[in-house]
Amino acid sequence: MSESNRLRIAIQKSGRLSKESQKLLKSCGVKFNVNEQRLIAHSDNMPIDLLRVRDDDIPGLVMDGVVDLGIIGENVLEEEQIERQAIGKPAECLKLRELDFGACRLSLAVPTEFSYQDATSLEGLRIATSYPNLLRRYMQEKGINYRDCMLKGSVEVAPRAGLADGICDLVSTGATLEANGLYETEVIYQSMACIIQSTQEQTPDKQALINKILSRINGVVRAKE
Ligand code: PRT
Ligand code: ZN
Repeated sequence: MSESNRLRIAIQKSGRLSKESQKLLKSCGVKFNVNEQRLIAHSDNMPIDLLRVRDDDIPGLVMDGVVDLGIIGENVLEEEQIERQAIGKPAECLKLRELDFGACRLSLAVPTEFSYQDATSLEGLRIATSYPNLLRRYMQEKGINYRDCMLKGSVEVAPRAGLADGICDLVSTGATLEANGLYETEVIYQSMACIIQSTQEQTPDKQALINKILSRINGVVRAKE
């Protein structure tokens, strides 16, 4: 694979960050058209290629230096970082700034009938989550032993299905918890979308382009505050 002179930016293909990520880049003056079938969208007016992938792949692509920049939820970034540190894979990247979308929290929640005092109420119980590393870090800090139930989706139905006693999942309005007979007991991580850069040394031209994009992002985000 040859090193590209074009700046590579990874964004979520489809999902909660996808439209906002595209909107942000467009408001920074990056012109492009997305073809839903295509992985890559080339900018017409700047030497930039957008790589449209699953959000879970974005931190690794940046940390491995496959792409130069990525737009990702801090929850996914931090989860991947802990995972990679544990297995000795490259886990470094530069967080250039938080963005003004993708707000959510990773929270513990239990069924309404559960009498919850504090996190120690979960001692020895089974907790369903898609974020095993963030959950483990929190529970270790609190000195609580619990049992894992790793689910990539449908986490909120795990207690009712008899798979787990509680869950650790992303919450924004709380409607999903309520609809599933659960209530939020602890916020373990607050998250926003952010833009990250690979730690690989950039050519002066590419670094100048990154600086230009970042300064425009600063302007766009500040104007909305
Ligand atoms: O296909 P791909 O892997 O790319 O997407 P995905 O399905 O893994 O992720 P996606 O698009 O659902 O979310 C992408 C990112 O958006 C997350 O990693 C968060 O950083 C951010 N985000 C912000 C959220 C939410 N808000 C959110 N509410 N991600 C998920 N949710 C889900 C949550 O898991 C639960 O099912 O929404 C439900 C709760 O919402 P409320 O409003 O009912 O509380
Ligand atoms: Zn995902």
